[in-house]
Amino acid sequence: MTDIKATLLAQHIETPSWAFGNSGTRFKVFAQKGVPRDPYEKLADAAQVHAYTGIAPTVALHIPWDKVDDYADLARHARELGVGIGAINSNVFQDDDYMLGSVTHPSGRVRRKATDHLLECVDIMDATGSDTLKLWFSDGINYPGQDDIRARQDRLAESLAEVYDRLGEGQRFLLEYKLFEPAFYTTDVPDWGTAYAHCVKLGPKAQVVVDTGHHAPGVNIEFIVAFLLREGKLGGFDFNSRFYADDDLMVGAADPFQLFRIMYEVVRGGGLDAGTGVAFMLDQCHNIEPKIPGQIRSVMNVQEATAKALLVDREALAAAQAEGDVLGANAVFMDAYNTDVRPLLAELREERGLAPDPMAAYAKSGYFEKIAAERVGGQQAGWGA
Ligand code: RM4
Ligand code: MN
Repeated sequence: MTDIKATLLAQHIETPSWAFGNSGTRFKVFAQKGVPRDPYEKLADAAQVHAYTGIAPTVALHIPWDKVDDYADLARHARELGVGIGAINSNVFQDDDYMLGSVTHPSGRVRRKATDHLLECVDIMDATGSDTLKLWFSDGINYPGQDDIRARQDRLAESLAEVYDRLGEGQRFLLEYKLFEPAFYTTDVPDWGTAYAHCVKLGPKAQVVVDTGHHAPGVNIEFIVAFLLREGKLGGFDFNSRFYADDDLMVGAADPFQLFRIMYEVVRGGGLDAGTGVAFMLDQCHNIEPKIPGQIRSVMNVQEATAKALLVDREALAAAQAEGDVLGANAVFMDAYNTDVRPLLAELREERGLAPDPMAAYAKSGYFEKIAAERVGGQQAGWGA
């Protein structure tokens, strides 16, 4: 049990700055009270998530949503709040120039602009001390014949190589895939295989990020996780959950069993070992629920799934597997999943001086009432859609 507790304490889950701003669907972005008006206030909210869970010490930024004049100052502000800057997420999807793509656009001028933005993101990594660049491209085509699928792969490879060469010591990029949306016929990085092939060609500083919402229904995500970890190419996760497509709901909400299966493969593949560098990031939007509690709940959901995955009796499982005991092996697996780990996690928090129930402790803290009263006037942060 002490081993399990130590592993759970060492796990870090990264919150996304954009989860704290207003968000919505393409139909409506709802404004909520107390929402941050700038990246500094977003970091303050993220620090609350860390204060109550104890395991969310870094915050991912999205550029240009989190554009500031002085990134070193923003990083200093984060440190003062007890958090650090996590992955820098590039954004080459919200400019009129990108209607037909960014790094795969047929026009060299647009490709240059997009690649320059990615290079600027590496500058921001330098200034903030972030070691991870996350690349997601909305690039793709809507109609058969619209553009040359293969040429777009060449353009993508060219841009990625330029960014890769710019990475400094200890820096890496994570390439994200998504099967559809906003492009509907084909995207240019639709699946893990495409991302993996580009990353393998580039080298060790390029890894794949698995966004749990970016697969077709029924895809066995834990298999992808097992495979990528085995190859040393699993850079991290964008956790969220989905019922239909890229719903961006709270991780573990739709299918906690899937999250457990994913976390089991992470544990099995050594993804929680110190130094493997698997980043556990949330990529979510809280459209109708309050944002800080939404993030606290999400962090707890990942932690619960991790605890259950760590409880799998690996020896008993291996023995049952070796004997071909199908039902026995499955029972070992299910026993761990069906264990109520909440008392263990409450104990763990108390041991490190935290309240046993982070949701209740945050609700009682008065922080929400304070930001709702203070953050009036000014423009609330949103995702710019
Ligand atoms: C994309 C993708 C990226 C995220 C943006 C907001 O669908 O998941 O990771 O940064 O959304
Ligand atoms: Mn994502």
